[in-house]
Amino acid sequence: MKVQFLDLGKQPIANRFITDSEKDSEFFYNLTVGFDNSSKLITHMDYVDPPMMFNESYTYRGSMSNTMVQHFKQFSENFKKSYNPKSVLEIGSNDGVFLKNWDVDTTYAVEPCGNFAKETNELGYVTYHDFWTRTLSEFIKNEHGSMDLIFAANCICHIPDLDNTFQAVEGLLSRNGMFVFEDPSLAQMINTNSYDQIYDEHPHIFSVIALQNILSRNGLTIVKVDNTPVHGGSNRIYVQRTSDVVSIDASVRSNIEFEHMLGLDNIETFIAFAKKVEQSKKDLITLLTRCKQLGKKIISYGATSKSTTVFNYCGIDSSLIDYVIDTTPEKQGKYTPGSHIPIINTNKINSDVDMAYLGAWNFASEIMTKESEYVNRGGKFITHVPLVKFI
Ligand code: DWN
Repeated sequence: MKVQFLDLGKQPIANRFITDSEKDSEFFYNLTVGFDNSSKLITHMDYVDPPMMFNESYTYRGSMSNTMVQHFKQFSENFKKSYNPKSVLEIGSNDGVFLKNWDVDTTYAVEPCGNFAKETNELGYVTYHDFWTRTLSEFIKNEHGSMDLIFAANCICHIPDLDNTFQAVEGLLSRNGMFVFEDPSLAQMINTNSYDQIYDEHPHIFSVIALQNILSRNGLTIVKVDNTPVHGGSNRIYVQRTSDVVSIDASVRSNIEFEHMLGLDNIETFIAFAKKVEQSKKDLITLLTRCKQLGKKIISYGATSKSTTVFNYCGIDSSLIDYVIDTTPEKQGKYTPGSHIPIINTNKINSDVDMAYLGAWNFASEIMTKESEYVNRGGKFITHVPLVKFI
């Protein structure tokens, strides 16, 4: 049974950047989050229907950040050295940021957003324009055989039905094949108060404890966990069919022990987290309002899904933030969902800006290196992670 602990209010589709004429007809839903007593999963009370989010007009491109390009390159090189997979499937291949490290002839992809499926098909990777299900998995097995590596980055936590998802993986893995997936870590979200990891596309935020419970009931076992710094702290989970497991790395036990220590199996931890989220909202509004009263020009850096949650939960609009900058062509010239702040086309922070809220706080070091001129002239960055402050 799910028990609600957090209410982030009315929210729009996080990645649906809108045009002027769409401002009056946006879709909103109530973003409430609960704790599932039996699996210990943190999950939305109600799910937004996936085609509402993942369709032809999806805007997020993984390759817009050099950090992510390097992250997938590094993983691919290491995995090839250790396991040398002969067939690879990526679930949720986006703009091909991971695929590009693999051979077109033996690598397949699944992507529900038509614009990106077209793009990676054109690159030569057979890409199925569809949602990941058991039916699709069976079809792929008939066409191409089973897979030595099934990979998914920032995708599995986007899928409401985890049992069907994991059964579909179990059926397609080759003998001794590996399923590797990475998503934001619940431990990191709780430790850094980064509540903006929660939005429509993230119906679940995973602990290793909850994943172990759900995977094991679907014939799968976690054999290793890597903690990676990307996206504010993620876990990369290595999984095999339970019947194939030979040994389990010590990282599985140490992550689970750490999560027990943090209380991630206990609703009280999340009730305390919800109180901190409310405080973060008050602190951010106070800081932005004071700076505005002092006549400061404040912008936001990165038109992220995360900032959709923050802006709509905190009621932040263009009276506090003048505009947002983002390098993604599909977002430029549009407005942020719900809060309707304009997104402008510029590669760098303009010279009249005093403060930049980090919508993409997860890329703080990449952004601050790029914006050294702004930093050197005394420009300030604002974040709410882990506390509302200037950096
Ligand atoms: O899981 C998800 C994650 C991985 O990506 C998705 N469901 C959607 C998306 O979430 P997000 O929008 O919060 O992700 P990012 O990666 O934090 O978005 C960063 C944004 O900032 C991108 O639109 C690119 C932009 N950016 C920029 O304009 N200049 C990023 C960098 C590093 C920059 O220098």
